[in-house]
Amino acid sequence: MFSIEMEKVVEAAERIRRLEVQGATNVAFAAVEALVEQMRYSKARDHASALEEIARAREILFKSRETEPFMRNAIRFIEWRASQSEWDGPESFHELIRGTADNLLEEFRRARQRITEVGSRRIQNGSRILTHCHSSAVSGILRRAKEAGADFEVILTETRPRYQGRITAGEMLEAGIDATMIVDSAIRSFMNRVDLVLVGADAITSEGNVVNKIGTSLVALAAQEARTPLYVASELLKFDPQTIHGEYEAIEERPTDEVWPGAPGGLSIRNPAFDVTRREYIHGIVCEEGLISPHSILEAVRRRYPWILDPSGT
Ligand code: RUB
Repeated sequence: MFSIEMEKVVEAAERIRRLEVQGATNVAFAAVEALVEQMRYSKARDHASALEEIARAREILFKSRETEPFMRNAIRFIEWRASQSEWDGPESFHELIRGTADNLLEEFRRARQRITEVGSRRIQNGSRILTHCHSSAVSGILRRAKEAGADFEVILTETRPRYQGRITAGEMLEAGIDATMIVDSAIRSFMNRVDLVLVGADAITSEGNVVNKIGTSLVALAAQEARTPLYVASELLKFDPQTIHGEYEAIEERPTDEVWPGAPGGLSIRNPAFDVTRREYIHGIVCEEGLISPHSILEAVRRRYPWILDPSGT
């Protein structure tokens, strides 16, 4: 459908779609880098066609994964900056895109640093932490806690159907953290032996609900029943501004052969990638503003990233 000149973006979108790049933060970084690369090789010779190219790149990247507002916020911001710029030739246009992206990525890194610092203080010596799927924010917190000298154990789910728990397991072992894998259906059996649950997020809504890997809402139910506190580690950059206008976060449905390759004909299979955990189940969100209540998410976003709500306000 797209001509060869969108190659960089199409390749990145494919890697994201196949989960070769996974997790909201890695997806956002990869999408931004792909856009910058695309514009480096752009053949656009005026402002209008350069903006047209960015818009097409945006369309391709957004389709790679539906439930990724972090990526969407980042790409929209760069697009908005580009639209406000003066055209001074393709090279300076690319420099503008590169510069805007670099500043944004730096902001993402600073946000992550704060999250790992704040989150690591919740990891007590001798405690047991349960996590689901693979979140780079969660792994960062656990690594930081270990570096700070805490001795703790991580219980991690395998995370059907794509087994992202294996990525978490690899990272824990590499960091020298005690790790035990369980099947997803063993969550309730283990919950009474856990001191704290820590998960990541793909999206945060204006009501303070969190969208994360399918099964997270079940983990949250089990945690509430066992009175185990559940924390979400997430950049405010994952806030979805569309939810303010009453829209629901779209939940990506993935190919059914991830669940059962070669399944018998006539059998319906559903494979939603994410689910919604309501704010009542969340003790706190560890974000770049510190440890906050999910109730105060909108104010925190408004304070920290007004451009997510209105790019012209920057
Ligand atoms: C990954 C997932 C992660 C969040 C947060 O799902 O649900 O918990 O994306 O990750 P998938 P991070 O494997 O389908 O992308 O903290 O790295 O942003």
